[in-house]
Amino acid sequence: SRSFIAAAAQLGPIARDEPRSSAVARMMEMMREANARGAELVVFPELALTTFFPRWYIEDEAEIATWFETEMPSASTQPLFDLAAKLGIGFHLGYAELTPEGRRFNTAILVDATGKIVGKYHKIHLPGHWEHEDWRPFQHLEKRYFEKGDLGFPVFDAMGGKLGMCICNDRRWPETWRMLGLGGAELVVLGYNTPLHYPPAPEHDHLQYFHNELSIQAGCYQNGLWAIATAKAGREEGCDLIGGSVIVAPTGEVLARAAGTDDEVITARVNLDRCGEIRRNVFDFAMHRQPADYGRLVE
Ligand code: ING
Repeated sequence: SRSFIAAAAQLGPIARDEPRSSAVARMMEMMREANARGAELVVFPELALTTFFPRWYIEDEAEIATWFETEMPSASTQPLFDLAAKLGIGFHLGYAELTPEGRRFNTAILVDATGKIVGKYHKIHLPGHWEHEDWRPFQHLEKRYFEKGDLGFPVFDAMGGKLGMCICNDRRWPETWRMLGLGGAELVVLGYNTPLHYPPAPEHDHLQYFHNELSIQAGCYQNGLWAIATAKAGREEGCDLIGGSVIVAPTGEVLARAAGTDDEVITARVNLDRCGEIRRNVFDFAMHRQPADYGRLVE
């Protein structure tokens, strides 16, 4: 069977002035821990190299630029790639990308066990707002700092199967999961930075962990695929981010869940062949799906 041990490497807070080398050192420590537990794939969070800077309204273009990577691997991330290749481990990493053409994306990559980048995704569902809104205790300006993703929902050959990626808010949209499911994904890897407090609807604050799992469990079950979802967690620059990293099976069952809100490795055995239990039955798309009746989905 196409079975391997996978890990979610949850990151605790990254301080505004914390150098990338510090975040990378923490991730390398967790990669070693995951390797010690037999993991062949490690999933790091969204924007894993820096603090979640879209919480601030920044006008100085030079300061905004300091949050972006212009090359990957870079000098500060090369040690992570080297360790992965040495240990023979694949990994997922989220970061802010500035392309040579000057375009800015909330990006995630898939790196194989030789340290080669085999897949890239640009976040499509950018939550939040464009301008400073002073009623908010903190801002959420991804629409200001990033372009909408331009790569669609690609699926890559990796880990002996088909792997897709999404990022944070993407996981709340059923279209994300269905697009990846229709693309043949057997495992979706993703990171997130999710504040405990959601200013537009504070009455939902106590539901953030529930909505995180609800979205991922539904996506897995309704498309017959695995998910590994990794948080950047904890009180980061005064803003509480949820933990709750999970590894979810195609049945929707949570096989592993982070307990804290700091750096934490969770692992589970992922058997890609188990997707068939769902995709050959209840969600056999060829047999049961009725796309001719779904036109409104793409209007
Ligand atoms: N963060 C949050 C997320 O989608 C959010 C934004 C929080 C939206 C709570 C709705 C409710 O998890 C990112 N980075 O997308």
